[in-house]
Amino acid sequence: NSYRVAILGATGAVGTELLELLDRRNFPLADLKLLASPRSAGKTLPFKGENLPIEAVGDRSFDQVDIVLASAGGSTSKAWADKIVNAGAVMIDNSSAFRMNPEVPLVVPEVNPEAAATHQGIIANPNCTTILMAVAVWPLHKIQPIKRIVVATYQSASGAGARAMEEVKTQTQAILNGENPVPEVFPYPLAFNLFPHNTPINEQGYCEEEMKMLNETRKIFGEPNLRVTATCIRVPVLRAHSEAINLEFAEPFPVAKAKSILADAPGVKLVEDWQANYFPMPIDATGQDDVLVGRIRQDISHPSGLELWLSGDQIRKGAALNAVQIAELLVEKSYISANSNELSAIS
Ligand code: A2P
Ligand code: 11C
Repeated sequence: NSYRVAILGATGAVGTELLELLDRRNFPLADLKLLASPRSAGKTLPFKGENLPIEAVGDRSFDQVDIVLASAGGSTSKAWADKIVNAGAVMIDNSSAFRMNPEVPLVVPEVNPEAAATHQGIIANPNCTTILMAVAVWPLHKIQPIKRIVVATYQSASGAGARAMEEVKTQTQAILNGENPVPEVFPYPLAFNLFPHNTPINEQGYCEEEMKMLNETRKIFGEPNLRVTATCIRVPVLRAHSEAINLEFAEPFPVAKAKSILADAPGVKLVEDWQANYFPMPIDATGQDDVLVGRIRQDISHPSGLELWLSGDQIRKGAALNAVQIAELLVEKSYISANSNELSAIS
C-alpha cells in the first residue's frame, strides 16, 4: 500500500524536515503535495532528485489526499481542519490548535501509540519540549510512578521557526561587527542573551509554553493529576532544546536502575562520561533522531528524587520525526485506509 501525503507548511523549518524524513525513512508515498502560503506558490523544493512545485493552499488542496502533515501554525491548522477531514484525509497536526481537544489523540509513539487508534480525522503532535521530556521520563514512570516533575528548559531559536533561526545568526554577526540590530522575530535580542519564553502569561504567572508541558504531559501519560511545574527559557542555540528535569517518586529510584532502563528505552540515547564531564549537548543532539539523556543522579535534597539532563533535536523528534512516526503508525496498524492502492508508488 502507498499513500497520498500533503505537507501544509512545506517551506518552514519543520516542513523541510518532514520532506527529508519522508525520503530518508522511505515512507510509502503514492503522491506528495507541497502546500504553503501564496508567498511560496510557484517555487519548488527538491525531493528524491526532482523539484516538486509548491502550491498555495486552497479549497481543493486536500482532494485525493490520505494524510496531511500540518506545520503552518495554529490558525492555518484551524482554518483547514474541516476541509481536510471532510475530504477523508487524516491530519497530523504539529500546532497546538487541537491538542487538548478530548476527541483528538495527542501522541508520542514511544509512549501512547494506542491512542492513535481512536482518531476521528485529526491527531495532534505535542509541543516539542513535551515530546522530549515524555520520551525520557515515560520509561521510568512505567516502572515506578512519578509524583512530581520540576523542569527547566533551554529552548533553541528553531522553536520559533525558520525566520527566528536566521535572526539569531544575523544578529550574532551584527553584534560581532559592533552593530546594535533591532530584533524582528523575537521581542528581545537572543544573541549573547536569553529570556523567558515569550508566550502569554496566565494569572498564576505561568506562560503558555509552561502550561503546555503540564497539560500535554498529563494527557499523553493518561495521568490527569500528575504534578508538573516548568520554567521555559529561550537560549541562543539554533535547533536543539535542552531540559533539566527533577523527578520525585513515591519510593527511592536507584540511579543504576534508571540508567539501565534509559539505556534500553526506545528513542533515548544515554550519553554520559562522568570522568570527561561529557553529557548531552545541543550540538550533539542536532540531526539525531534520539533524545540524548544523561547526568542521571540522585537528588541530594530528596531521598526519592532523581535528576536528569537531556538535549533533543527540536525540529526532528520535537516535531517532524514524531509526526512522521505517527503517520507510520497509522499505516502499520491500519488506523487509516489506503485508498490509493491503484496509484504507483513514488520510488
Ligand atoms: P510560507 O513560506 O509560504 O510563508 P516556520 O514555522 O518555519 O516559520 O514556517 C511556517 C510555515 O507555514 C511555512 O511553510 C509558511 O509558508 C506556512 N504558512 C504560514 N502562513 C500560512 C498560511 N496562511 N497558509 C499556508 N501556509 C502558511
Ligand atoms: C518553542 N515549543 O520552542 C515552542 C514551539 O506548541 O508547537 C512550538 C510551539 C507548539 O518555542
